[in-house]
Amino acid sequence: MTPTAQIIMAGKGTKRGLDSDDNEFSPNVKKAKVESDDVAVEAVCENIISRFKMSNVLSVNAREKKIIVNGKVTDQDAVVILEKTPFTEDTLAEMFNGSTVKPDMTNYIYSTYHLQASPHLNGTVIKTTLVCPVTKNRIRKYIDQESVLVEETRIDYEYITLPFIEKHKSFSLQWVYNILQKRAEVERIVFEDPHPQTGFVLLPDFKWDQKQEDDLYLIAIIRRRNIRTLRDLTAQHIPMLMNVFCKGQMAVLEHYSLPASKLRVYVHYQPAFYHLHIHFTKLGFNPPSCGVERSHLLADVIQNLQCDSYYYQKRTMYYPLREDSNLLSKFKAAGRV
Ligand code: M7G
Repeated sequence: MTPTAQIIMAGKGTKRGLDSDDNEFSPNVKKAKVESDDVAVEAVCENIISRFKMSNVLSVNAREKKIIVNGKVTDQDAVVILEKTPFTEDTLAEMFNGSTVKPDMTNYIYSTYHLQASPHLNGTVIKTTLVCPVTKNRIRKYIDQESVLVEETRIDYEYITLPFIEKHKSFSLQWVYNILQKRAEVERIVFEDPHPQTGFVLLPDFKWDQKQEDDLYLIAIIRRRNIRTLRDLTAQHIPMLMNVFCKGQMAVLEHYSLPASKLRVYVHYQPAFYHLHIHFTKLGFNPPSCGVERSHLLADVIQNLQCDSYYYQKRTMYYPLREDSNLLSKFKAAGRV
């Protein structure tokens, strides 16, 4: 088996941005070399995965063929996400001709088989994501949980959500700054616009293994640092949003031959990371969290701001929060849920 490893590495020798999520880590560790020598990085990644000692399963998703396990890499807490990758059209002929087939059952026009494809076709490449070291807070994010839909008025935003965002900041944005500063994922960049006000970097979301375009998933990370969520957007940001929308769509057309009419371009509210980023996914592919309760089409966002500059500052927003979310506790404490 040749696992493709996407690693969020922040162990010994790695510098992390410090926010509430990262307070369990020492601020004095040094930065890892992530951008230059691919071979060396790969070797390190494989080495880390082979040292992973599993302790318990956090989540199993049979439909997505995904399992998330908790454990340790030496003495550091870690989470590993394993996902079986989708079929690709180019391997089908070999799959039918070159496989060992064991009949299972036959009834009328129906029959089932166990098809033993040769190892390189048989889903043996497993998309593997390691998060290490991982905080208790982040481990919780991976455990299956019921969600609650909250109603956030502008007053709730001002007195509950904003203070929460400012105080706790949720997960570290270090990975975002690494991308913007070309300290990580440089070779994965699909398009970039360097303009400090309207510019952005477009690259594959790490949920996408880029093996096939059926589950295309890119994110555009804006260069400006002071926009956390939809709530911060006003009409003055329309040129930036239009820029991301148009140039992002053009880049996807150029790189993947997918026209704008085949794309879902949207932002999340609430996001997991408070630095504005825009999701580009293929229409027809429904990743988790693309539902109406959390996603806002960029085209709608732009039009709403054109109609009213303060649209997102005034309106009541609805979104799901996990039962164990700290923000939900604040809503409960305020008697809003
Ligand atoms: P979100 O809307 O803040 O929250 O999206 P979500 O994770 O609940 O969707 C953040 C997006 O950034 C997600 O789609 C993540 O898969 C993606 N992402 C997160 N990290 C840590 C990375 C990373 O290091 N690299 C890349 N390329 N994408 C990431």
